[in-house]
Amino acid sequence: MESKMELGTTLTQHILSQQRLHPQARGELTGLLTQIGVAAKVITSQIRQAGLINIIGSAGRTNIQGEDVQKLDDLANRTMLQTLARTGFVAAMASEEEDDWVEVKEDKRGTYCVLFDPLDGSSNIDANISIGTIFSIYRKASAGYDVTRRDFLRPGREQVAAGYAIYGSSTMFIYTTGQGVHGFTLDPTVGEFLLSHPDIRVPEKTKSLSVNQANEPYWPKWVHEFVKQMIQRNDDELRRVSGRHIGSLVADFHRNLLQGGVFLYPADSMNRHGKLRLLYECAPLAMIAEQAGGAASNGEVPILDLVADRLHRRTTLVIGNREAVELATRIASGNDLPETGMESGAYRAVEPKKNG
Ligand code: P6P
Repeated sequence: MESKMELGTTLTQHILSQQRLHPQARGELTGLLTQIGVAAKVITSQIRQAGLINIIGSAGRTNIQGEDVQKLDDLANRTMLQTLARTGFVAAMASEEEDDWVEVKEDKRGTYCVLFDPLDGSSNIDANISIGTIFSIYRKASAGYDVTRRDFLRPGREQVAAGYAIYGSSTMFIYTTGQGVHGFTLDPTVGEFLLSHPDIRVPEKTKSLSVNQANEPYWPKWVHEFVKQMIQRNDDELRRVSGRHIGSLVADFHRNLLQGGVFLYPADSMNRHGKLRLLYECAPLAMIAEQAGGAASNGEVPILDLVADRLHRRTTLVIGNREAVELATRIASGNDLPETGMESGAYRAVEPKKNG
């Protein structure tokens, strides 16, 4: 019996099918997303060989965040910058590893602005723990060729696409263009991302609570209360909520997206504005969460309504099941406002556009 190899839906085929929902689309976003998929495959190859060709470990420098840059961070950052610049669809890029945004040379400049964390969780690389690349795509807001702050410092609700690659037991690519969340698994024998998780929805039940417990002495009051109420869901009969914290944002978020759960990294007396970056970590994951029926807040307002005052602005993040995020926000607004940085005017909530 001749075996008919059925190749599933590839990432490019799926993005093209999404593009057909927008008759006026010129295919540039399709090309851009496809190329981010290519960059994810290149980074996969770099990571899979890391231990063999001595690219594990520190690059011997610290970035603007004051973090020790790993060699793989540098490689992933260069891969994203070079791949995106060559598409001809990008005007400028902002990266966790770059002090300021990077403008594409005039002759290859497009109409999109991309922000990314090239390798989130990189401190886990040496322990072979899942890490990821997070990306956020906007249409250029300012007119003409010049790139301005307005092209980057804007509400996450203006994103046209967002997603991440997660480098774990397999490499997966998760994205949204505002028509749901779709997951692809890399088939290394074919070298293609194949559709494995169409229309991802956050499951009903909040199964996991994901927070770094060691920060408890520094938490604001609302976090203590929220964590207590989550744990009180368990009783002698049934453990409804388990503690699950990997310490790699993409891995913690991805598990909660597929299995149900809530992740939080609050601002505290150690990290007055929180640790995670609003523009290229929290906002793209917030778009994914909302598109999958979940939610994301800074303990006061939806992450997607926040406007950063600088590229590397950090924020409190609570993300995952909508009911859990809403509970956290109710507790936070009821007791004491979380240390979100709002009081320092670090960024301001944008009144959600009235529908209609
Ligand atoms: P902590 C990894 O460095 C990271 O940026 C996220 O991936 C992760 O969620 C967080 O930091 C972990 O931070 O302070 O708990 O070690």
